[in-house]
Amino acid sequence: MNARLTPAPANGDLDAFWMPYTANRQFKANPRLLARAEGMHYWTADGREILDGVAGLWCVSAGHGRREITEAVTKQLGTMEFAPAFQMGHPIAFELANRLAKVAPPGLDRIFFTNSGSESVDTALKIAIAYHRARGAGQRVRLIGREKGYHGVGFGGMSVGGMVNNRKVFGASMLPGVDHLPHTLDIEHNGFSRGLPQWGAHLANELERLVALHDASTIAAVIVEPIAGSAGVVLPPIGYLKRLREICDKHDILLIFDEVITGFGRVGKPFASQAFDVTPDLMTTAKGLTNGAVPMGAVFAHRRIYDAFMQGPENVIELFHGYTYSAHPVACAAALATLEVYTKEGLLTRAASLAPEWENAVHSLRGLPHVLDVRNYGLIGAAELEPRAGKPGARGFEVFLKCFERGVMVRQTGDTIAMSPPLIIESKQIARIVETLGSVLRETA
Ligand code: PXG
Repeated sequence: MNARLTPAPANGDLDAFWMPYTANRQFKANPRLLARAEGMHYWTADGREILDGVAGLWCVSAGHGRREITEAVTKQLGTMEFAPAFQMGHPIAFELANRLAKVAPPGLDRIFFTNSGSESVDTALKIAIAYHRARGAGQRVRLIGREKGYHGVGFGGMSVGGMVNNRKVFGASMLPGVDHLPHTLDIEHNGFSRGLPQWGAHLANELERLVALHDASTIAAVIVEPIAGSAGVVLPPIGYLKRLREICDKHDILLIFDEVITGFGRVGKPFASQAFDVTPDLMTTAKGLTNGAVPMGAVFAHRRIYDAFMQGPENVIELFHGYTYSAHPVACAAALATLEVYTKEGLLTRAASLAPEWENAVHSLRGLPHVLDVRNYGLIGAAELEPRAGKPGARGFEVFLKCFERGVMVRQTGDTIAMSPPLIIESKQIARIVETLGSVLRETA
């Protein structure tokens, strides 16, 4: 097996790659190099098998190395590697949009393609502002995000996001006219909740306060993750999202769900919107859309929103927005093959049947050293650890590292360990992830 792996670079060769969201010096002093992947596993450059507890970065939902996707991508590369989508079209882009419209929440059947979650978010924010203007409400430009939100790294997404490390350096460059709802994480009331927490629906009423402060006539949209992933898995209290929807409706404010993480089966329905029975006006996706094989994102817009743009002279571009690689043919091929795999194998709903077992497994961590809270929904789980005094994130990083050394990849944000395995996971692999994390916690100071 080693013979098939790319040789690991020598230490000096690690310098040129400025790694994203990485402690570069720490990593380069002690690199963790992944060289091959198949099914539920990665193999490191030195041939160690690693069980993937995070689906890469929440994206490889059908597991690694799916032959059907590889073949579709290879075929497309051999047929037409690129075609513009500006004032031109190619058939599989339309086919993909039609397929996506069929699994979408009710009415969200107009699809705008991007290349990432960040681009999906910025696209959705721009659509929201342009939509109000198209209806003669051009003063509605204010955007409301939420504390602890993560909406990618574009200036729009960063501005509506609510994770301080992503924002503090860029303060003056943030979009003006943005406000934030309070987050919904409350361990005191909701610690160790199984699934959605009971307490906290009233936190949605804070939106009324922001409306009273700014006036509804200035607000374009509210954007939230139905379940926040990056901030360490923050769940919506029962009734919270419905309440947000009601308040948005009352004031003609668009509701955007950022489903970059929750989309494509992660929560047991194709989208969290369907799992929670709340339909947004716009929905942002990426990650699972192509099983991570080719970068791609998609914004799902309600038909009503699309229709609002379809006015004025027909020769005029209705929305001055798009990316060179919007609806890239290779990405479209990957997404179509991915959807086929998801459908054939029931992966868009498999998390629902695994959820009880997953819930029991992650909640078995309760009572272990350092564990302040355990949270779960669908095939998402998190253990929040007590930070070391004066060293936030240090314990979390050590736990992540030790799990990796023992052959299990989990994800660390601060002192929270998050898990989001491929949706093809089997019982024994669920047990292995949790047992490894458990034994690491017992041995960690
Ligand atoms: N929105 C949400 C809700 C996300 O989770 C993005 C937007 C940005 O997507 P791109 O494709 O531009 O990265 C994300 C990305 C983690 C983790 O471990 C989460 C993300 C990315 C990397 C790590 O929580 N989410």
